[in-house]
Formats: sequence, C-alpha cells, structure tokens
Amino acid sequence: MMTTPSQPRAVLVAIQTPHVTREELDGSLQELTRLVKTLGYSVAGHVTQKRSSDKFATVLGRGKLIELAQWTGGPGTIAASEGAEGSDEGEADESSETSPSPQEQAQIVIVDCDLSPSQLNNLERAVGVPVLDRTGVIIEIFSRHARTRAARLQVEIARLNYLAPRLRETGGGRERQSGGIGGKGAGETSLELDKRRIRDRLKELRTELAAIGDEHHTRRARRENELTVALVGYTNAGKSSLMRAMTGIDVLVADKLFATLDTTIRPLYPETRPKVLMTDTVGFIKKLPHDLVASFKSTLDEAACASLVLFVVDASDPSFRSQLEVTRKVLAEVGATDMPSLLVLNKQDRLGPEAVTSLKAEYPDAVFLSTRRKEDLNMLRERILRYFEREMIDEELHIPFTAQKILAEIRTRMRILSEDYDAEGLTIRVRSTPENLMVIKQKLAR
Ligand SMILES: Nc1nc2c(ncn2[C@@H]2O[C@H](COP(=O)(O)OP(=O)(O)O)[C@@H](O)[C@H]2O)c(=O)[nH]1
Ligand SMILES: [Mg+2]
Repeated sequence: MMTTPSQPRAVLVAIQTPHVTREELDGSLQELTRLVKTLGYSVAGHVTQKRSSDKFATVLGRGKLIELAQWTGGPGTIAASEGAEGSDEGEADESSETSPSPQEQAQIVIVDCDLSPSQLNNLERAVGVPVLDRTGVIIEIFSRHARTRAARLQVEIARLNYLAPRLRETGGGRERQSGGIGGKGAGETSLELDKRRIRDRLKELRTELAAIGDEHHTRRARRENELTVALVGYTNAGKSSLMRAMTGIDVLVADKLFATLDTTIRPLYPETRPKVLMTDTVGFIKKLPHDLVASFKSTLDEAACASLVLFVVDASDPSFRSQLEVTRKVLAEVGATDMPSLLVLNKQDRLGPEAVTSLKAEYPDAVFLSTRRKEDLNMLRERILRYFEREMIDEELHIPFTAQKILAEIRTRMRILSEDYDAEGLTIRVRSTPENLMVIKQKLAR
C-alpha cells in the first residue's frame, strides 16, 4: 500500500448519452472535479461509458460496474435476486481510458448526473462505499457558503427536499412498531416517522423564511459600515486563488495562527486602514440543477450586501463573455442592481500579447491580471483602495478623554491623517466613508 494522504479519494462516474458530445462530457467532468475538490476530496480517477440513457438501474453496464467496483473494493454487482431489471442494453463500451490501480482505493463514488433513489441505492450496493450525485455535491458546497439566515434556511430546504425521497430506499425498517420512541404514531414505521419529521421541518423552515423577508434590508444597512469586496463569477475563474492571494490565507494557514479559519470572508492582507473585507462567493455552476436555483441565489446575498463587487472571469476561456452576462443578470435578479463593480480579467498569463491588446480595447476599464503575478495583485489592491478612497471624505473630529474607547473603533474604520493632543482630549483628521463618519459622530454625540 502507498502512503495515504489525509485527503479522502473520490472516483467519478459519467454517462455519455447520445446528445452529449465528448467535449461536453469532458467539460462537465472538469467542473465536477473542481466541485469535488472544493469538498476536500482528491479525485482518484473516473469511469465513463457511452449509453443510450443515464436512467438504467445501475447507471453503468455490467462490465463498467465491475471496473468501478475495483476502485472501491465493492462486489461490482447488486444482489442477484433484486434489480435484475432488463438486460443492461448493449454495452457500447468505450475502451477504458483509466485503469484503476487498487492501491489508490476511493472512499466515495460521485456521479455526474442526478440519480433516482433506487439508482443511488443500487450503486451503493455494487461499490460498497457511499455514492453522491451532482446535486448532493452542490448542496454540500452551498451549505458551506450560506452565510445569512435566509440562505441557511434556503439551503436546508433544498437538502431536505433532496433527502426525503431517498429515505424510502434506505429504510430497512419495514417493521411496524407501535408506541416507540420519539412520538411515533401507532402503526407508523420508522421510515414514515422520518418522512413526517422532514415534512414538519420543511413547513417550519418555510414559515421562518417567509418571516425574515426583510432581514435583508437591516443586514444591508449594517454592512454599509463595513467595506466589503465580493468576488463573483463562474467556478474556475480564479476567485479562490485571488481570495487566498489577497488575504494571505495561505500565510495564515501555514503559520497555523488560527485553528479554524473562515476562508470565505477575510480582511485584505497586509491589513489596510480602513479595514477591507474580501468575500469569496459560491461560484456559478454551468450545470446547476434546477431545484437548486433558489438556494444558489440565496448564497449571493453576501454579494448583494458588498460595497464593491469584483466580477472575476477566466479571460482564457472562450465562453467568458456569455458567462459574464449570466452572472450580471442573476445578480440583478437577487436585487444587486447598480452595484459598484470592477471587471477582473484573470489568467492573463495564458494569453498571447495580441489577445491582451484586443481585450484591453474591448474592456478599457477592466483590471487585467494573473493571480500568479505578485505585481498584479498589488495593482488590484491599489485599485480597490483607490476606489474606496474616492468615496471618502476628510473631516476633523474631537475625541474627549472621556471617549477614548471609541478610538480603537475609529482606527479600524477610518484612516487617521493627523492627531493633536490638547487639554480636553485629542483632535484628529480622518478620511472615512460618509457612512462610517456618521456612525462615529453619533457615538461621539452621546
Ligand atoms: N494560468 C492561470 N491559472 C489560474 C490563475 N488563477 C487561477 N488559476 C487556476 O484556475 C483554477 C481555478 O481556480 P480557483 O481559484 O479554484 O477558481 P474558482 O472556482 O473561481 O474559485 C485553478 O486550477 C487555479 O490554479 C491564473 O492567473 N493563471
Ligand atoms: Mg472557489
């Protein structure tokens, strides 16, 4: 056995149905790979097959199922008595492009389409490890990014809706019990009980969600006193790389200064005065299952509350223009209209000089950079700070000795240009956003 890294391994499965080209399949697999990595798995390999449909009982044909099970150490077949539904239609087998090396055993199988509850169950029996489909992966990612209460509720609703039908299959509990624990109704199976609990919980969540309809506004008002920059764009644009580079997450992680580190919202590093927070939103996903649209949009709340939005695109991706259009449209749908924004054309290192010249003509106001070039990152940092400074005003404040506590707050919220002590306290000149200035003045007036 090879030494196993701490990251669990996943093996991916994809079906190439007749209307799908090989390129589309590869694109979809690449996206899934990134999503799976976001969840903390490494991808050990994949098994793909050309088939007339992805609706077959075991998804893969018999031979491919055995190949898949070699990655996981499972039996490679479902119990003979069950699920022998039809013959698995002529296996138009592709030659195996990846042969599994058993020393690279995977702990989870991830399928690049949506599985019915019985497909999921069949596959799990054949591979002997947990199976997750595309929707399951995406729900996991959303729940990590759900920051506001509304977003958390929205994602939990999506999760329960996803889970409810899947309970039917896993429920080994056919046995009817009466008067068991947990308020089980007479004659209710544990499965029925679970389903009832989910229904009740869903009802609760929807009520709660309706009730907090206007929390949004209070939140936004609060955020206006903080300077936040939200990174928005498709997966693979380079948002997380930018976030890491601009906030020094890597440095912090390396130094192990913090046991738990929220990597989705961090101050710019080295620190700035005033403090500027950067937030990494969940990326737009090309193949977003329809049921998840609402919860995806709810995770964009954090962008809608930001002071500045950076639209990040991979300028080396030929489809970046249409992606940018979708991004802008969806952001407008969640109420983020007329947001101050900057367009960031990333991955300049992958473009030739001619492409760069023509892009610069096409997007004269955009920021051109590569997250791999330190000088580009410094330039973006300057651009962000300059943007905020443009909105700022200079003013003189008098802080009496009795109000010294407020100084700490002033130091994080504003830039102090000069300070002068006198008999009563301190006179400072500050540069600040109008909103911050108002907050501080109100506190001083008290
Ligand atoms: N060549 C190149 N690759 C980049 C650059 N920025 C990010 N990447 C790569 O693009 C991929 C996606 O980056 P990531 O930050 O995860 O994108 P996200 O999905 O938007 O968060 C990773 O493999 C990065 O290493 C860049 O400036 N140049
Ligand atoms: Mg990312």
